Amino acid sequence: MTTTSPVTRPETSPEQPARPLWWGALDGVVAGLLTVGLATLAAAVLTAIGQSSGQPAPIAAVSGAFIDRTPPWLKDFAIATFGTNDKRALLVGTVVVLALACAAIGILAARRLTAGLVAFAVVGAVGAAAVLSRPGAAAADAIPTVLGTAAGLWFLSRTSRPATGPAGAVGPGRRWLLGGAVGAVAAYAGSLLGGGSAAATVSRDAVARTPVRGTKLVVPAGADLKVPGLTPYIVPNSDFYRIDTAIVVPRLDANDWRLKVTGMVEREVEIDWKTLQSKQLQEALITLTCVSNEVGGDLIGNAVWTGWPVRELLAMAGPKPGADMVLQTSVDGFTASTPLSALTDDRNALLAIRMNGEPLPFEHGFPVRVVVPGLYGYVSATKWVTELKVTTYAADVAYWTPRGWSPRGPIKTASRIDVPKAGDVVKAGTVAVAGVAWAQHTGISEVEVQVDQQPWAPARLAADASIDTWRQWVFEWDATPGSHDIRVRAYDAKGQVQSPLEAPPAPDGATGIHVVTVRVQ
Ligand SMILES: Nc1nc2c(c(=O)[nH]1)N[C@H]1C(S)=C(S)[C@@H](COP(=O)(O)O)O[C@H]1N2
Ligand SMILES: [Mo]
Repeated sequence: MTTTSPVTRPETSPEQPARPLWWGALDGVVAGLLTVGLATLAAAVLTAIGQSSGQPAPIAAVSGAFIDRTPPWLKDFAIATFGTNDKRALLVGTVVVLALACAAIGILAARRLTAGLVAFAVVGAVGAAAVLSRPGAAAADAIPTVLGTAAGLWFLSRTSRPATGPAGAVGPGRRWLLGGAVGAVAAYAGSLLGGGSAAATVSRDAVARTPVRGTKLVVPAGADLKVPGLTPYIVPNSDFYRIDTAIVVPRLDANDWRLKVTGMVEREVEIDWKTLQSKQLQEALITLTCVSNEVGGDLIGNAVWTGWPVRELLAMAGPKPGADMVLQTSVDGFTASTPLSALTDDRNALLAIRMNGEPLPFEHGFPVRVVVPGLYGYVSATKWVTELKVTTYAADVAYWTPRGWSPRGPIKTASRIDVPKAGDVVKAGTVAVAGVAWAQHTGISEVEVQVDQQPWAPARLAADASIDTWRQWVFEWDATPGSHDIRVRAYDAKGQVQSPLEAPPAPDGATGIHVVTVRVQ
């Protein structure tokens, strides 16, 4: 029987040679790398599958939280010293401070493991708190940081085991290599998947704090009837429908954004974020609609958009005679064919930078998208827009045109019943039937409701806030027991009734009457 079995060797063996200080430091740094790497990857995955409000991994969150709490003199110093790179400098600074803290914790852990683990957990908790402090953060956004911290704690707890071999102590090289590699690969994959989301998030937070120049819009009080079950007149960003071809949402840094005007113009023009900021911006109420919206569907939403009129940018470039289309391109290659006239006439076609007062959410086009009253989104509302090519319908085709959709897409007059819903059971007596109607850039003049085969009867319209938005309506229905079909139809401001003919969305928008069948008790 041998007495040198490694199994029976106590961990705190006095004859175990003291490990150099830097071993502990490196253990701490690798544990930190593992934590940040896995948190970055987890945050990117959660964001990609739509399970997060798009909050960043802890590094960007800590940087962002730091900016919010930075005294003005330090902010001024940073901008003066690093210029427009101040955000990158901040991210680098955060990483350096974190690495130093992890090194210190690693040294502590080598001597007193429990104290080291507690200190590491505290740093993780600070990271999670920073994530949760970001505007719009939800509880789930802390999950990546908690997971990453757990992995770092596990790694750090392993390092206290004696690394011994037949010849005594051996270096923990393999441990560092493995832990470091996993952390680095995860961080790299996470940043690829997140599309540079850290810098983008810091950039979007900065935009949120920048005051907007220009006039404020006041939404008329009577525009929202506030009938229970009726879609709010202004749809909150988090409820707004989203349609695009992007598999991974592009996350741009506003400072890197450029928009070129090319093609049939007197002079090509390029503007950047700073130039756009210097313009007099406008606020406009515009209801966005998807051409794929079925009768009664919900691919439609209304918001306050803040932006610079596209016509002013196009005027700088000077479109040449003969041009009739603008081919808009986004950073991910999507294109939309918009009639030149819709971008140059007096309607509020905007290069929008805000949605309901907030910087555009990443899914809705941060930093800049186009919004054009009266046209379906696929021919007009380019998110992450990077180029406007002045051209002709004869010369260029947009993304959806060869896929069976019309090159032009004016929005068709339509109406929808929101409440009661199909299949609802309601009590006999007065029932509020309510919904929305839209004929963007023409306006709604009248809405009528029909119950079963009774004559069409006028609904009461909410205040007309803008001809570019939908309009709410309500109809006081005297409901009698039995099963009933409720129908709605709208008239535009020119007195034209919506088409009752059933047509599918392709190629240029659905038509037909929305019918809801309910049971009355
Ligand atoms: N870059 C880009 N912009 C895009 C699209 C797209 O696929 N890519 N889809 C368009 C379509 S079809 C619609 S209906 C609107 C939807 O805008 P939303 O997602 O902000 O509601 O965006 C438009 N802008
Ligand atoms: Mo769309």
